Amino acid sequence: NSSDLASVQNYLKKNRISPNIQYSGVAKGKNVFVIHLESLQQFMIDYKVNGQEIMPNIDKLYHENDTLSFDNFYNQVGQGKTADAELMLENSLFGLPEGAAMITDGTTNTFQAAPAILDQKGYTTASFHGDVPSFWNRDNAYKSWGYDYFFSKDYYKNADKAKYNVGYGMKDKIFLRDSAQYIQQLPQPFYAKLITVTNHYPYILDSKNKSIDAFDTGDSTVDPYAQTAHYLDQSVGEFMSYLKKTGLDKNSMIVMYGDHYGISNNHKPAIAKLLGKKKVTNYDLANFQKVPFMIHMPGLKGGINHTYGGEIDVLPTILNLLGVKNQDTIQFGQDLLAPNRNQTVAFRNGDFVSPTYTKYGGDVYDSQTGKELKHLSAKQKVAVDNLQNHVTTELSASDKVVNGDLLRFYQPKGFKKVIKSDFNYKESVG
Ligand code: GP9
Ligand code: MN
Repeated sequence: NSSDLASVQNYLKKNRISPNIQYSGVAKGKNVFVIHLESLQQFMIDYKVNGQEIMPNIDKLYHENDTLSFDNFYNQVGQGKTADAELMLENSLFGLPEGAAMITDGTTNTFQAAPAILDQKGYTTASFHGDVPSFWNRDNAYKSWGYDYFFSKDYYKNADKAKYNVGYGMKDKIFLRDSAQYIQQLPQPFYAKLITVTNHYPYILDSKNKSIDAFDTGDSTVDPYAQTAHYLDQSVGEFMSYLKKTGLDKNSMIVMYGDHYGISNNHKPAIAKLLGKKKVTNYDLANFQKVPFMIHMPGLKGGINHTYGGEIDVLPTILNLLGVKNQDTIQFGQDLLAPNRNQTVAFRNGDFVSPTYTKYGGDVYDSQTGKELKHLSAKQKVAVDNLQNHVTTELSASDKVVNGDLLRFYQPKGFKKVIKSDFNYKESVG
């Protein structure tokens, strides 16, 4: 109800910061590509297997002068995995403690999502994914988010060919190549999200496409991750050359992110081997939740940024770059480039990381040294309690918004309510 809305607004008001004005509008009017890198983790950046670089294309982008890269960026998903990542990236709302909000609330709730915001600034918006449209209830949630187009499995002639399918849709190279025909038809400026899938557990790939060794941890569920990640990297490389060939690279901003871990915490001995450690602690596992996040654009003042942040922070960051005013929206993240941001990163279960303390699996660590703090001093206890309090309050305020469908009571200035029935993704655009 409206008193819940008032308490949420009150919380957001207290936590609101100004974005980094040096970056405000530097990408104004540019096309935006959001490339969802399935299950890609940060430790894979610059990683080698038997002397061979696994992701030369992504690594190159990561280190380029006109790429903003983040090395303390965490996935914050819960059970909704990909769906939670999509929800956070495009709404700056957290997924729910259980289930996937895209399924439970995606059809009926009111949203003020990136596609709708940008559509109202003259953008054409489209999501691309080779799986069936109903997966994660995308076909309904995307209407609520204001996507003009959703190019799902039905739009890809190669989707059902056995040699191209790896479960959850086509192999990434085919998917990205066959998306080009639609990208080319989108009126500019456009916002296009491309969701890859080949680097998804159980990391299946035909032997013809395996052009690098698997890991050698002895854990057969983990080892082929190197090969599908390598394939994903090649797909990204091919897509980048396509952008160059068409000249789209010059007037586009490219955002890339890993959605969540590929290697779960059930594989500790393998994780220890990959990290070159005898044993992994909960601190190592917290670090292992880092995923790549990069923003690339010709002329962008880039570099590797060490701020602690996560998926919840992407939307305010992007809107600032695009020069879209974002002061009265209900969003829980903060611009990743803002100097005075709160760097406490909430995990969905209430654990957290921050530049000072990390709490993971119930254990508390000094974030700088990685040392476990078994007995907190009075001062440390106050600091940790403050962080915990911030995280719990933030998560429960976001849950109030989603569970109570509170955005239906609220409209940011200048924002027009999305009319879901305006969209029909079944129509052929050919
Ligand atoms: C399915 C794909 C996978 O369409 O996006 O979702 P995930 O299993 O990673 O949540
Ligand atoms: Mn996923």
